[in-house]
Amino acid sequence: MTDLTHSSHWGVFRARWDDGDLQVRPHPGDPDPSPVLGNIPAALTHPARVAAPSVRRGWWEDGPGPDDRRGHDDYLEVGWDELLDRLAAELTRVRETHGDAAVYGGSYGWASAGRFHHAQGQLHRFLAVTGGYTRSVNTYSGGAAEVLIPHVLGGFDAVTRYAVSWDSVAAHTDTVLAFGGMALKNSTVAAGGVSRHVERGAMGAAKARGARFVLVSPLRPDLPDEVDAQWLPIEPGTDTALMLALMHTVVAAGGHDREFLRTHCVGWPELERYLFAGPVKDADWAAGITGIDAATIRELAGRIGTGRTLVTVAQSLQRSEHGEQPVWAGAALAAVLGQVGLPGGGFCYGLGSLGHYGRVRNAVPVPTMTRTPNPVGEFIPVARVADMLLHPGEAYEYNGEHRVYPHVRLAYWLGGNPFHHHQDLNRLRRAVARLDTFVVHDPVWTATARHADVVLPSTTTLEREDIGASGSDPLLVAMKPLSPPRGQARDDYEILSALAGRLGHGDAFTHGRTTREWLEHLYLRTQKALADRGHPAPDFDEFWEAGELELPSGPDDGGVLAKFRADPVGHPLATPSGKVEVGSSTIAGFGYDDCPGHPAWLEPIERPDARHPLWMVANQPATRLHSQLDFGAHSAGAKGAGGQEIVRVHPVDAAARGIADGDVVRLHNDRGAALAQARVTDEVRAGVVQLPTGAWWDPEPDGTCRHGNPNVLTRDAGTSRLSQGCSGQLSAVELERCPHTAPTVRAHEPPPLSPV
Ligand SMILES: Nc1nc2c(c(=O)[nH]1)N[C@H]1C(S)=C(S)[C@@H](COP(=O)(O)OP(=O)(O)OC[C@H]3O[C@@H](n4cnc5c(=O)[nH]c(N)nc54)[C@H](O)[C@@H]3O)O[C@H]1N2
Ligand SMILES: Nc1nc2c(c(=O)[nH]1)N[C@H]1C(S)=C(S)[C@@H](COP(=O)(O)OP(=O)(O)OC[C@H]3O[C@@H](n4cnc5c(=O)[nH]c(N)nc54)[C@H](O)[C@@H]3O)O[C@H]1N2
Ligand SMILES: [Mo]
Repeated sequence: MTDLTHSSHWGVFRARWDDGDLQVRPHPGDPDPSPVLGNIPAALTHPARVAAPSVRRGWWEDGPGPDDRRGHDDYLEVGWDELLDRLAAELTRVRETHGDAAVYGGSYGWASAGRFHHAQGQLHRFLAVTGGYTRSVNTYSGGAAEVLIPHVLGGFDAVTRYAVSWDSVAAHTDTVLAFGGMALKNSTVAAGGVSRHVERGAMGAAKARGARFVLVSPLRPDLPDEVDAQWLPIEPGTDTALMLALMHTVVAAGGHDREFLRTHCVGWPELERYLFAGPVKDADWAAGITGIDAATIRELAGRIGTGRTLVTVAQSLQRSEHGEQPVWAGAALAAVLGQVGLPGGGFCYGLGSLGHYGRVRNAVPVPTMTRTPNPVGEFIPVARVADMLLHPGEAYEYNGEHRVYPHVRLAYWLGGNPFHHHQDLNRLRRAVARLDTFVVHDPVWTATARHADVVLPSTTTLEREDIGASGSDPLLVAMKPLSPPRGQARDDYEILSALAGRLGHGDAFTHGRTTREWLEHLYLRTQKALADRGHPAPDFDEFWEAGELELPSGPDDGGVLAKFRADPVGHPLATPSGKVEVGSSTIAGFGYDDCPGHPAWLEPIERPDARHPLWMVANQPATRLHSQLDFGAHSAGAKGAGGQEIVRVHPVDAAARGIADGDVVRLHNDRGAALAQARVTDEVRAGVVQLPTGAWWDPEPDGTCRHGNPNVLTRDAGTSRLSQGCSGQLSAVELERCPHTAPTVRAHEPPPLSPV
C-alpha cells in the first residue's frame, strides 16, 4: 500500500487507505502541522455530500423568477443531461433578454487547493468565453486594506505578503507590537497549500533571542503562549485611537524620525496637526476610548521608540467599520518610528493572519491558468452583493468613483459559500429571493446550496488529479486521486465543458484538452523556468511519478520596502507620490467623511448600547477553514455536547446573566439570533463575546440559527465609501441563557430530496 501526497489549504499531507479507512498524516517536512487535517477523511463519505444533480422544486415546476421559497423548498434529483439542457437554455435566455452583465459570476470563495481545478478560475473562464459576466473586486479577507494600501504604501502583495519575512523577525526584531495578534490558528491556513508551518518556530526563535511581544487584542490566544506576550485587552474597534496616541506620545517626546518623515513620506504636516489639534490625541484621550490605561500607553510608546520595532496589523482590524483607519495608522506609526524597510522592522499588514505571509517568493513561477479576458466591464466590490441584488440601479461610491449597481438576474457560484461568508444572512436570503436563477456547484449541501435553484455535485480534490502549488511555498505537489468520484459527482471542469458545448463554445473552453493534458501543459512553464535557471528540471512524467518537487526560493532581501528605504528616488513606492503617504491628497480629494485624507479616529455606528451591551467578535475558526468540512472530526469534536458552536464569554458577563460554563445561550440583536454553547473564560476581555465563523447556518423558521453561525447577527455595510469592504468582524449583541430546550442541530443533513 503506497502513500499518496496531496495538498490542502491547511497543509500538504500523505494519505493511504487502511482497511477501508482513509488515513491522513502530515507531510514529514512540516515542523508544525495543522490539526485541521483531521477534517479531511469525512470529505468523501459524509451524508452532507450532494449525491446527484438536484433542482429546487419551485424552479423546476414554475420556471425561473424571483421566489421567496428559496431556502425553504425541497429538491428533485434529475439526470445530468436533462438538467444541463435546462441550465444552458436559461443562461441563453438571461443573456439574450437582459444582456451579459445580468449574469453575476463573482463567485467569491476559497474553494480547494489545486491549480487546475480552481473553482472560480474555471467558472470565470467559462463565463468569459460564453459572453462575459459581472465580476467582483477585492476580497472579504482584506477589502479595506486592498483599496487603501495602494494609495499609501504601493503594490499590495509586495508591501504586505512579501515585506517582512519570518526569518527577519526571528533574527532582528526587538519588539513585536501585534494589533489583533498573530494567532497560530490562522497561519495554519494558506491559499493554495503550505508544506511548512514556520510561524511558531520563528516567533519562538525571536523570543529566545530576547524579543518582546505585545498583544493588542480582545482575545489572549491571539499570540502563542510560548512568546509570553504582554496582553493589552483592548476595546474592539478602537486600535486606531491607541495608534494615534502612541504617535502623539512619541512625537511629543521628540522621539520621531523627522528625517525619515521628510525624505520618505508625504502628508506628515497634516497628520501631525491632527494629532495635536483638540481633542489632543494623547495617552489620556486614548485611554478613555480603548480601555487601556494611559500609563501603559506611555510606557509602550517609550519601548517602541528603542531598538527594532515591528508593527503588525491583523486583517481582522480592517474587516470592520472604518477598517481603513487602523491599517493606515499602523503604517503611519511605523513611519513615525522611522522603521519602514529595516530588517524585521516597520509595518506589516497581515503577517500571521495567513500562512503565506512572511515567506519569500519562489524563484520560478508555479503552474497557473492564464486569465481569459471578460468582455463585460461591470463589477461590484465583493461584499456589496446583497446591496446589488436588493438595489439594482442604485448609486454608490467606491474608491473615488460614482457607480451604479447592475441588475443581475442569474448568479452562478462555485467554490464559495456566501451563506457562510456574507453578513446579515436573513437579509442575504431576501436578496437571493430576487434572482431569476441561482446556480451552485458544491460537493456538499451548504446553506448556499440549499438556497440555489440548480445544485450540481462537484468532486473534492480527493477524487481528481491536480497540481498543488503556491507562489511562496517551495513544494510542488502531484495531487493524485484517492477515490473515484462520490455518487454522481463530476469535476467542475467536466460540468462546465458540457455546458460550454451546449452553448456552442466547447472548444474555446476546453482547447481540446483532457485534464491530464491541461496539467502537462501548465507544468511546462515551471519546467522551462527551472531549466533556464540551471536547476534540475524533471519532465511531467518524472514529476508525477516522484509525487512532489522542491522549487528554488528567491532572495530574502526585504523586497521593495528595503530598496525604497535605501534609495527613495531610485526605487519609489507605487503610490502617487512614490513615498509613504501618511496623508493622501488623493483620498482627501474624494471628500469622504468616513475616510478622510489621513488616519483618523472615527466613531463607529455599530457599537454596544443598553439593549445590546456586548461586542461580538466573529473571527476565523480554529478548527476548520471557514465553513469547509464543518462536519469533519476535528471541527465537530470541538463543538458543544448538543453540536452547537462554542461562544467564549468572560466570567463577569456570564455571572451577570446567570450563565454557567456549558450552558446553551442565545445571542441576539435586531438582525437575528443564534444558539451556541457558552465557554466561560478569562481569555476574552470583559464585555466581549467571541463566536467564530463557519458553523453552517441552520435556520429555524424565524431565521434563528440553531448551530451558532455569527453571520445572522453581523451588519451588512461597507467599511467606508473608499473601499466598501466587509465589516463582519464586530457586532453589538445581547446574550441570555437559551430560554427553551435547544432544538436539534440539523445543519449537516441534506434537504428533503425526491426523484423527479
Ligand atoms: N462575520 C464574519 N464573516 C466573515 C469573516 C469574518 O471574519 N467575520 N471572514 C471572511 C473571510 S476573510 C473570508 S475569506 C470568507 C470565506 O468565505 P468562503 O471562502 O466562501 O468560505 P468557504 O467555507 O471556504 O467556502 C468554500 C466553498 O467551496 C466549496 N468547494 C471546495 N472545493 C470545491 C470545488 O472544487 N468545487 C466546488 N464547486 N466547490 C468547492 C466548499 O465545499 C465550500 O462550500 O468569509 C468571510 N466572512
Ligand atoms: N484556522 C483558520 N485559519 C484561517 C482561516 C480559517 O477560516 N480558519 N481563514 C483565513 C483567512 S481567509 C483569512 S482572510 C485570515 C484572516 O485573518 P484575521 O482577520 O487576522 O483573523 P481573525 O481570526 O478573524 O482575527 C484575528 C484576531 O483579531 C482579533 N480582533 C478582532 N477584532 C479586533 C479589534 O478590533 N482589535 C484588535 N486589536 N483585535 C481584534 C480577534 O481576537 C481575532 O482572533 O485567516 C486565515 N486563517
Ligand atoms: Mo479571508
